[in-house]
Formats: sequence, C-alpha cells, structure tokens
Amino acid sequence: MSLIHKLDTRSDDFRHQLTTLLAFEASEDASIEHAVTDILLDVRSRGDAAVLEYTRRFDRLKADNIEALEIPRSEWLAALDALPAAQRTALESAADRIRRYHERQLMQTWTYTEPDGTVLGQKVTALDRVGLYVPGGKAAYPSSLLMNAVPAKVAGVAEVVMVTPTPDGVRNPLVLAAAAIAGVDRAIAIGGAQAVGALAYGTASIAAVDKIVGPGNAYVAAAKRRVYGTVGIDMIAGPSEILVICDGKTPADWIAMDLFSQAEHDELAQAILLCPDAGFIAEVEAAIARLLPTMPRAEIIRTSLSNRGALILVKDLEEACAIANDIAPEHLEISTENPDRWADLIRHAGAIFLGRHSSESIGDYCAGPNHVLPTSRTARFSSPLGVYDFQKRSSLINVSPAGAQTLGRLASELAHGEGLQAHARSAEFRLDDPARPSTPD
Ligand code: HSO
Ligand code: ZN
Repeated sequence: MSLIHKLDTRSDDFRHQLTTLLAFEASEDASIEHAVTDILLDVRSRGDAAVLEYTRRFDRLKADNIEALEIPRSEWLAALDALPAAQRTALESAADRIRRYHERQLMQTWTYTEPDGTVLGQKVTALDRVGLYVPGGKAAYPSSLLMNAVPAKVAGVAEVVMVTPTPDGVRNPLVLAAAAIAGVDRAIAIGGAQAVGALAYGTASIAAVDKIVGPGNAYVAAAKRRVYGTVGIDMIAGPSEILVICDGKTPADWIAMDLFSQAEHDELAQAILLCPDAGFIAEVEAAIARLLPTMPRAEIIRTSLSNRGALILVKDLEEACAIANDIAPEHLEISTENPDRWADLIRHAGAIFLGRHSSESIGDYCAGPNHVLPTSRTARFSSPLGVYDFQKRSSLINVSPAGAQTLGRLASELAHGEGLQAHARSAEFRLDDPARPSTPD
C-alpha cells in the first residue's frame, strides 16, 4: 500500500479519484441505533435508577444515587492545584485567549423606532442550562472542554453541566482542571447514551438542559441525534480534516507535520495537500516517509494517510482554491506568499489559517477561535461553534397607535387573502376608522 495517494488535476480521472477520496459515510450501525433507543426510553421512564444501572453495567461503577457520582468542586480544584505549573499556565492562557476572542461574538439586543413610533427589535438571551459531554479515555481533550464551555459562559449560560464517563472510576485530572478553569458549574461521572438521555429528559437529580454540546463516540452521537428536538445539539462531528494549499516555498517538514497533526486524530481523519510544484510534492512525500517512524502515533497516521490522505498536483493556486471550495474542509491552511490574496477566493472552510507560520495545531489549542468546526463538507452551510450557539433571539414588536392604523389595514388585507377572518378582525378592531370591515370570505 502506498504511503499516501498522489493525484494530478490534469489526469482524466482526477474528479473521480477525488470523489472516492472524499467519500465518507458516517456509518449508521443498526445495532447501535437499537441499543441507544432502548437506553433513552429507559432513562426517560425510570430516570436516575436507569442511569445508575447503565453506569454500573458499562462503566463498572457502583453507586446508590447520582449524588455519589457527582464530582465535587473540591476535586476539580485539587486537580488544578496538582497540575505542573507549565500545564496550568498553558491551560489558563489558552482559556483566556479563547474567552477574549469569543467575547467579540456576543450578540446584543437591538431595537429601532419607525417614524410613527412603532418599535421593532431583537432581544438576545442566553440559554438557561447547557449539558457538556466530555468523552472518557483517550479522546478526552481538555482543549475541547475549553472550546465548548468558555463560549457558553461568555454567552451567559447560567448552568453548564458536564457529564463524563469514568470507567472503573478513573477520572482524568486534566479534564477536571480544565472544567475548573472554564467555569463549568457541575460535573457528573456518567457517560454514554444514558448521560445524554438524563440531560435531555431530566431525572430527579439531574435537571433537563436546553442544549447538549460536545463530542462523543458512536453511541453518544446516535443519542444526540435522537434527542434533538427535545433539546438543541451542536453538531455531529465527523473525522478531523486538514487541507493545505502550499506554493512550494514552505519547509517540506512543516507541511508534512501539519498533515500528520490531523491524521494522528484517528484512522478516518483526512489530510490533503494541494500544490502546483511537483518537486515540492516529492519533498513532502520524502519528509512524510522520514518523519513518520518517529511519531508515537505512527500507525494511526499511516492508516489515515494511506486511506484518505493525498498529495495533489494542481495547475496553479487559483485551481487549488477552487478545489478547496469543493472540498469545504474543516481546516484550511494557506501556506503561501501573500495568503490574503488566496483567502479572498475561499468561500467554504471551517477555519482558514493564513501564512506559513499559522499551523493548524495553534488553532486547535490557543489562537482563540473555536476548534469545534464543521466537518464532512458541512462548512458549505455551517460555521464554527461560538457564543451565538448559546444565545437565542426573540423578536420585539411594539406597535404604536398610529402604526396600528397602517399596519392594521395591511394585515387585514393579507388576512382576507388567506381566508383567515379572526386574523383580519383582530387587526381591524384596532383601527380608528375601519375602512374595510370584515365580511365573510
Ligand atoms: N483538531 C481537533 C481538535 C483538537 N486537536 C483537540 C487537538 N485536540 C478538531 O478537529
Ligand atoms: Zn487537532
């Protein structure tokens, strides 16, 4: 098997090859769907008792009540205190930068007054309660906790409840420390579909939330999909993706490592380079071969690159940008001279990293923007997670007595057109001089 696919846009079957490479169907496993449906129904009807039972079964954690699974704040603070100073400073600086960036996203209530005194506007409020799912085990990233919890708190969410599975009671101190820094309000050691159910429907000891965010395994994703409607959800994230556009003048090792940085997330992750310089592509290929054996996660990277990775020779950077728009990647690096010029041509990407020094990994941790991004081409219609995902809008309508005359006549006319008498008369009752009294339609 080759190290990584090599494509050339000039070849006849390029489009076909690209489509095959991009194809990714989130596997809908029927057995997972069934299991999740049963668990959710059970949690809905039996509440805490069901949650405790599944936690005993799946996480081998025996508890008589949810209180016993509560992770007390004293434990988060102890985890924070026990962190090596450099880790603590790094987490705190990252949280600070994420907070400052997200504060700029806050939507504000606005109103305007029309000449007749009618006031119209939009009132912005935060969600009351948000559930944050934090995976257990190897995919528990403190950085992801910050990326989810900080925007929620910036938005003004009163209560952020974190749930996290702790198989055999093993808790992740980095995650607890991050929860303390991010201002999470409550943490419970439960996970899986049962935790999603508890958050969505509420139980005697867990108040129902309004929205559930955060990554999780296939069971968690299926459960989130199912409870959507009862609560809001963020998105169902696919495997991580990086697309690099390079003019061939960035050190090849940098580009190889940037591709590795997303490939190491999992075997299905996708790392692609678009470059008009065949010599440079050969250099990157050599760098990949040389650097790969030095990586602790070499096997994951190798699988990801040989399955879904590609080095693509393009005619020029214009063509690279057009292909990037088709791919609509989660992360796009523009590693070129004058990157703004090319960024102007980009319309679909979750996050755009401009210039040779903007490694995607800096964005993953601490640049400030969110690392929860649209994957699997959804950047065509969706955006990074942000403060606006934790705020909502109510329309404001305050019709003045004068406005009731003009708008009332308009509404009445339109209501008659729709055959809705009550609508028409409700507006007409407010007219000083009903020019057109309602008649049966
Ligand atoms: N690149 C991931 C986020 C992450 N990276 C967390 C490192 N830790 C999102 O696609
Ligand atoms: Zn990453």
